[in-house]
Amino acid sequence: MKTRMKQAVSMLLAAGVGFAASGAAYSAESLQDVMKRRNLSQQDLLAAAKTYVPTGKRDEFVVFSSGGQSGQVIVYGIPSMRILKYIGVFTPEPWQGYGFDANSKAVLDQGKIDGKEITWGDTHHPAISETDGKYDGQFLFINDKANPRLAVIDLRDFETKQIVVNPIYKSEHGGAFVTPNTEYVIEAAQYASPLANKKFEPLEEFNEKYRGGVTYWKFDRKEGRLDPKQSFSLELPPYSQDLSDAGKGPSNGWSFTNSFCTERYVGGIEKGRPPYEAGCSAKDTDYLHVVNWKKAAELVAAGKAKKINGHNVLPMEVSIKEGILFLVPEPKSPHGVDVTPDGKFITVSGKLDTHVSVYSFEKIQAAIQAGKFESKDPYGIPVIGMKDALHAQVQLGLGPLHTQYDAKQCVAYTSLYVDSQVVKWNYCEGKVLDKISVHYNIGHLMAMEGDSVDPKGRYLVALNKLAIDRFVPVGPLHPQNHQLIDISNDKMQLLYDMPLPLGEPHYAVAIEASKLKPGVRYKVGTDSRTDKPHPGMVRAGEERTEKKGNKITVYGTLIRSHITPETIEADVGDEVTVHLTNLERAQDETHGFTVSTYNVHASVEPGKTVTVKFKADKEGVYPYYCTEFCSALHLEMQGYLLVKPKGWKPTKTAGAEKAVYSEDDYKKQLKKVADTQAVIDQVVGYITSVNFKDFPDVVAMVDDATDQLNKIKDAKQKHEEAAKKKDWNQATLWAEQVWQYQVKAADLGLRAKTYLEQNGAKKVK
Ligand code: CUK
Ligand code: CUA
Repeated sequence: MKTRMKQAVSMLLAAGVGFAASGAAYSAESLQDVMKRRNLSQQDLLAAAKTYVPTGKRDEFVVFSSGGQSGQVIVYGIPSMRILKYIGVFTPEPWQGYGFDANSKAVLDQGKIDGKEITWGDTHHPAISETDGKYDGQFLFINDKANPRLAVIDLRDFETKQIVVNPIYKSEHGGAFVTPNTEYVIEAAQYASPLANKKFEPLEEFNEKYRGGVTYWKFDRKEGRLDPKQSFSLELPPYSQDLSDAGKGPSNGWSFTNSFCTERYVGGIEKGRPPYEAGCSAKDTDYLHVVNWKKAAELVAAGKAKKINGHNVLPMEVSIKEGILFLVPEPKSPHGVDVTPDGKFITVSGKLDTHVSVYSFEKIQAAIQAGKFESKDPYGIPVIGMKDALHAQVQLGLGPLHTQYDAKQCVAYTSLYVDSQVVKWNYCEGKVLDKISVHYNIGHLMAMEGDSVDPKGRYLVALNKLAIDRFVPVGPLHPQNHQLIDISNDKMQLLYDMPLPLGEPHYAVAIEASKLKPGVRYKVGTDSRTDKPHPGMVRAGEERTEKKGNKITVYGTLIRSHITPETIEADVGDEVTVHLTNLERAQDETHGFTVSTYNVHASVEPGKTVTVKFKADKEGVYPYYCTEFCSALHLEMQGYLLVKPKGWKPTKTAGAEKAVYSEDDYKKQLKKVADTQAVIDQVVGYITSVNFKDFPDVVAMVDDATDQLNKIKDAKQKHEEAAKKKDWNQATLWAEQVWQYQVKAADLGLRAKTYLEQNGAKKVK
């Protein structure tokens, strides 16, 4: 019995079914030795101890960073700064099949503009959905500045579900920013243009015909989608609207959008006019737009909006008359606008000013109530005097850009682009507390949940624009550099440089990891892009291929290590649709699917159903296979697409191979099967002797293993019948198939056993 068991175990090992091996002993090196050898200081060791996340342990915070020009989102952990995922958003992402399977293509297609496919995006500002002003970890939104679009990512599966195109802008920047209960996602235009689609207006009529705006996208949380019908915009003057932020607490219901180039300057060095940069920074001040969005929504509901390109737009006259739009001067060429966690103040940074300006919401409201305005802008919008709205101005340094908040009362951090520094300061008292140098030229900065009502403090990330000499050189295009800073003490401490090799991330948001509750599998047959049952799903045994005219539809399944069907036959010119359901329940058992040269790929996670579509327009033989190393026999997870030329007829009957296996071979197979069954019995014995039902991951593995074992009956019957007929070929191969099912079951069983042992399973009875 013992040796039989050993043999079976070694056979399983040969089939790639692994056991954990224990590590070998190595000679010890002391901490001092390592410090000397690697030339590390005490400070380095402290930083390492603060950021190192030991193997098997997890990060405390999860960051969603814009992927800049990649059009993606980058997900990484804090404090380790380890990258966890890239999420395909506005651009195809091959690994996830995003843009290579029909279901995700449908999402990307929502981002077409005027019918044109746009396969790049410039993502800037991610925002996590909020409940009562706190991050709730349910959804993520991000904008595309280049092509005015906004995307919705569901954090249950980290997949992009929806892309909306702004119906009236040609670019946008001040998004995505959410209102405290994610009623709306705010998106502001950047470069003014005529609002009506495809309307040409000469630049000479810039002041009259060009417009800016701010859009409020209604979010339907139940559906997890933006609702264009319930969304609306405010028409605004052609001031280049920049960033936005939503009010909270006392300022809930209001939003703030700043602007630059309120000079409304049109450059044109070719025509002898000074350039934009000169004309757009001539005045000392620009305007903060103050909007009562709650009242705006009521006005839209009351029919006060007009339709432009089918979209609700509140004309400026209406906003002025109804008292929902005001301007406040802000110092020269401002950039960030950031509402404090208590919602009482609004911090604005002027790129060309050394100060940040802290506006008081209370004072702004008092001026509005009293009708105390210093002037009107050329469009008739009331302007509140700067000194009537200011709480404080604090001199911080050169090129202040963005501000984030600490868990500590009144403490804020502002990035200084020109000085390449982060300043820690007190916005209540208006004084500087500390400064730290970063490398180099910081844009945004981000504290943990640092733009919510409940910042967590602890860490800050500097999103630097230049890396210059920080990393091993990789050519003229350098990686980006995210620097992790410890903000838990009075003095800030630089902990870590993280090269980011994917686009220029502008902004990032970080959430406590414990607030995220993503699933590990889909309900069987789910279309992950619509969250609805996929019409092409089938269960095991229901697989089929239908042909109607020149349309072939395959209803297939994937399970270790088998693609059903194994052959797809088409006539040249046929339209082929392949629906694939991953029948696995164990987590991380993803299969991929591709067909040689047809430019399709699907990532099929457990439970998911995905469709790939293509036209079989080239006669020939095209292997298809699983693209994820999913099991010992992953390489054998294959099949053929046969594209037959017009009028092709078979000349030889299939299945006429000559005998290659003997009765002896068959008997050897039977012995292997019996030995392996002994291992399975032993593993099953262990699993059922403990409280495995208390471990959902194990239950899923046991379910999958049972599925595999259930298939044995049929294969066994086949090999026994063949043996009766002395067809040793069929008998041996079907017996081998029994063993294949056993191997897959044993693989799962052993993984389940290891899991139970490592997670403290208890003996029952
Ligand atoms: S922006 Cu890039 S550094 Cu798009 Cu928020 Cu300021
Ligand atoms: Cu499935 Cu490899």
